[in-house]
Amino acid sequence: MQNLKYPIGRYQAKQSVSPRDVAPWIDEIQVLPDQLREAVENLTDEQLNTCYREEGWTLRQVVHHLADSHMNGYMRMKLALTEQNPTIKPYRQEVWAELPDSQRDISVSLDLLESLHERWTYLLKSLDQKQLERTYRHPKSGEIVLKSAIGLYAWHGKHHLAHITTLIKQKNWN
Ligand code: NI
Repeated sequence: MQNLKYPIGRYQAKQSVSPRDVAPWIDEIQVLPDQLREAVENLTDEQLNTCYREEGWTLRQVVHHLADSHMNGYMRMKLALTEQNPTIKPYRQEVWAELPDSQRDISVSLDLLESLHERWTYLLKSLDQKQLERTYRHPKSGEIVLKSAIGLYAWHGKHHLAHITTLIKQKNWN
């Protein structure tokens, strides 16, 4: 079960993040929408409604979840850039994934992610070293430095993309 749930492994926060770590993470965030679109473009509705693992989300929900999560991620980073160590608002991702908009055609979220990541990575590439040290506070996980959050979201995109590509491979859908 473990490798289906964490196909690229759990997120491992780096102890110290150097400026050299950040640029590749931003690149990974930038290419995610294209990679995601390429992975799902030939899937049928039935395939999209298949769970990537037992008790897991459908591929459709995974795509919509990426939009939910990354909208929150973008907001969190903008809050960190414009306020002093703001406390961000967690959201109940499992329940969001059950709302009706998570059952819709995935093209809506693929387009959303494309625009969102375009703005997001434009902003991230503009940041100087001082801005990368800004922080937000998650009520449960505590203080998060912006440069580490970039690594977290880079991992997050690859993590869910791997759910999709692993299932496609396993089912021989390509
Ligand atoms: Ni997620």
